[in-house]
Amino acid sequence: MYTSSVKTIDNCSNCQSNCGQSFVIETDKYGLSSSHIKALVSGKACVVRVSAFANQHACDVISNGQAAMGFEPYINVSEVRKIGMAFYETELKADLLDAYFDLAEKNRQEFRRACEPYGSPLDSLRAILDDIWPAGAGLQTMFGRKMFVGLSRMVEPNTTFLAHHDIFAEDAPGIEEAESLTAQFAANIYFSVPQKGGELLMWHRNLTTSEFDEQRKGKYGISIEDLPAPDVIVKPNTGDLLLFDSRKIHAVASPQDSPRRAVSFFVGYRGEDNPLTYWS
Ligand SMILES: O=C(O)CCC(=O)C(=O)O
Ligand SMILES: [Fe+2]
Repeated sequence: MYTSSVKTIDNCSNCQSNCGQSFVIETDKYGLSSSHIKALVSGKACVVRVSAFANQHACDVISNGQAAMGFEPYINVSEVRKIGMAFYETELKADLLDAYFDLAEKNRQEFRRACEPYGSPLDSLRAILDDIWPAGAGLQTMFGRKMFVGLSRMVEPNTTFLAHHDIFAEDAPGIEEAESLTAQFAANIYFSVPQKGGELLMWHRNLTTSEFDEQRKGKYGISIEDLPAPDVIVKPNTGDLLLFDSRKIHAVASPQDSPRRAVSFFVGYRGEDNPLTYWS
């Protein structure tokens, strides 16, 4: 378990910027702006924390709604629990791609239903990204079809998310929609968080795909103990939104006392003049 809530690194030789600024930028729902996205792109921020993005009552309802819908293991990672289907699960297999696109709309609706009687904070975030980004933001398409967005995920006590990176082009090699990204962020809104544990851990040093594949030893990620101490540790509070560079190595420390439930998606960036896109 990691105890500090936010660690600030002033001089890190491995990261892209050596600007002496905090690598965790804090804001709120009304303060989130294009400058935060740009700070993630430039490496001035590793994590943007939007405090209390969803209110406590909504989080209780949504967390219970998620539990009632029922979490299932990933098709290709049995130890991680989710609701909906991640594009990562398709491994570009024809039958799984069909299932992914066929289920996308129903899965988007199901998360919305789990939020009733509250509006979905994921929908708020989608609208805010569209508002704040000069070229707007929209749902990612592939093969002319709309992708799923809004994967619910649970980390149970004494389990982790191993250290990994999320790079769209690794899941969709040769596909223009994925290869055209120049940056990728993860967005997570947390509906229940443990009192102890459950921190997001990040490392500045990027691993190449071959270094990563060597170190993960056939698993989907690298054991946290096999890496040096993380460079950035952020403990989300209930209702927080965290945005971070998903192409950097990251992991989730084990919750100690209760499950940690969130909804997650990716944001794709293709330069300042192009729209942001999102998918799960
Ligand atoms: O749950 C988290 O804090 C991060 C999960 C993750 O690996 C991701 O969103 O890419
Ligand atoms: Fe990730």
